[in-house]
Amino acid sequence: MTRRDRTAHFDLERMRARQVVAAPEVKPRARSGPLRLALFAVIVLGVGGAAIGLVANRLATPVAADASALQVRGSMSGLEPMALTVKAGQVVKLELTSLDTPFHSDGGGWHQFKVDELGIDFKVGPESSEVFEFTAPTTPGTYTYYCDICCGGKENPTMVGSLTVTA
Ligand SMILES: [Cu+2]
Repeated sequence: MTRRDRTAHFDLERMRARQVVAAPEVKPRARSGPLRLALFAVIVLGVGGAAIGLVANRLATPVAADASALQVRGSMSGLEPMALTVKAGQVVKLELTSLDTPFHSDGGGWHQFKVDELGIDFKVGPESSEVFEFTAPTTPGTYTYYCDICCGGKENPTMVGSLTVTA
């Protein structure tokens, strides 16, 4: 064994020794059993409750504030209904509802009811509804309404509907 070999060997031994010393200690439990269980239960109930609340909120169809108004709902799954019929020259009340929360990165929960030819551009914020009014054109025809805020806007077939004006 050369001196260098011996030194290397010694280092190796020292490293092994250090590893033994550095073996993980078993830490004493921070909390007693029942307390941990209670804490766990509180967390589970809290998270579970919040999740159920979110789902229920999502599934609940908002009650129309104005029953006499045409109802249009916007969500990430599209505009609903996708077809509306009004009479020529009629003053139309339209209630636009957004079912989405403000946490959507795409549009922040806002939706729109836009008809280019009629100069209509109604917008509604997250989880709210608003009643708008417009006068239908006097000539019958079919117009396209759409939401251009989210999900690819007008190019998205679920964000488009047809407004039929009858005589
Ligand atoms: Cu939209």
